[in-house]
Amino acid sequence: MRTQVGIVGAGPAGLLLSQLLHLQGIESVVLERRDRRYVEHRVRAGVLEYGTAETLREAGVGKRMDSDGLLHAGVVLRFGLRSHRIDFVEHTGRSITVYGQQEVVKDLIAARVDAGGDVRFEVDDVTLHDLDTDHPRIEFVEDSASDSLQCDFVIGADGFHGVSRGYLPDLVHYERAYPFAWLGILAEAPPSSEELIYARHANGFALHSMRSPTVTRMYLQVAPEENIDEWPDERIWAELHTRLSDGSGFTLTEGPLLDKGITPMRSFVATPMQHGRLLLAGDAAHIVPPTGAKGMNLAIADVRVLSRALGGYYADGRTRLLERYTETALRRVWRATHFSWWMTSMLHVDPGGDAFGDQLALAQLEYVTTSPAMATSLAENYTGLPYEHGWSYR
Ligand code: RFL
Ligand code: PHB
Repeated sequence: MRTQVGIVGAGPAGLLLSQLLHLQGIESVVLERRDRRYVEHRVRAGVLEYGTAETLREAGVGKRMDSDGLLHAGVVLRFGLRSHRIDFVEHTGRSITVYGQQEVVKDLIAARVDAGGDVRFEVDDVTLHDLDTDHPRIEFVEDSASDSLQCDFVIGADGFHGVSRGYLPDLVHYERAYPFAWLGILAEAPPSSEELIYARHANGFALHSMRSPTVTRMYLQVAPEENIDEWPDERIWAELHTRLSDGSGFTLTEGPLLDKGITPMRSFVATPMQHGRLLLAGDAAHIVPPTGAKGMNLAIADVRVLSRALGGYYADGRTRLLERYTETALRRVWRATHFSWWMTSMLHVDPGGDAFGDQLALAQLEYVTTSPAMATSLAENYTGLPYEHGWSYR
């Protein structure tokens, strides 16, 4: 079997790359370990940066996002029983779209399948070979039979726990573990606020988000080693009521839980993101804590760069953008890593911390919610910084 670009992983990164390559007439095969149903129902991120939504439209998969996604012009920061709104449109002229990651994945799979694209699910034992040559190879097992895919390039878009990163020699990684995790729920209940609420409370962080006019997504800061069995639904609701209260009658609407899980929080950046004919994209190379809503957006930004670089190579043999891939991608990754760390430290309560740390976080929240300069900084990072080949700040 032969293709031009072999892609490991059918998450947002792998699928979008396959779609963007297809639009340039470049062939690819996507190899995914899980089954289609699992991939399409994994509840994860929900916030699309302005540029992410634009990119999905350009990729021809924006239709359902534009009809079902929720356009938000700001967010609310809540602390000390008070709410403060950061208006994204006022500060940056841009908004965000609230649309679940699994919906993006469904739209991308449908687009690839409709165009006759080759996306294979339930593929096991992926191994990579001859990455230092111009004819790398992916070996894998499908329906209990071994197979091999010859390609020009291999893209490791197989997430944080994938195998691709392990093939990069001399990898350097930067890492930070946080002393907390997020307990996330999806509830069949209409959102209790029109916009997202990021709340810092003495008991810890809470986030009110949503997926549709009838489904709410919420998160609570918990200990990293927390056992989900110790969080029956009543305890989750009680804690959400407490942490999201605003002292002036905010009411949280409850409903049956559709999903419940704990996500660890870490920052991780691996460099370089490429070696020979292997290039990494998305979570395979970097992870951010979810407080800045950057994970999926970064995966999509990587793929924009890759699609342009591979497009140049296939158009006329240009390799400059490919050679500069790590440098280009990491500039955005480090900015988002800083923003995510900053949002995380400002909004969470460090269980091993002291009153000094708490006061610093509160002083920062006070500053962000009173200074137009700081509000603009939050807004431009949250809605998404300009791409290398995109709009400028002003
Ligand atoms: P993905 O989405 O993890 O996709 C990687 C795909 O590769 C497959 N795979 C393999 N396939 C073949 N062979 C192998 N050996 C393979 N190993 C793995 C996997 O099954 C999967 O389908 O990575 P991608 O495309 O880079 O996209 C990144 C985003 O998914 C990620 O950044 C965000 O979802 C992060 N994230 C969140 N981000 C937010 O902004 N807000 C959130 O609320 C949020 N919640 C989350 C999250 C990530 C989570 N993970 C990874 C544990 C919640 C969770 C549980
Ligand atoms: C979500 O809706 O899942 C969500 C929103 C904002 C975040 C993280 C997750 O920062």
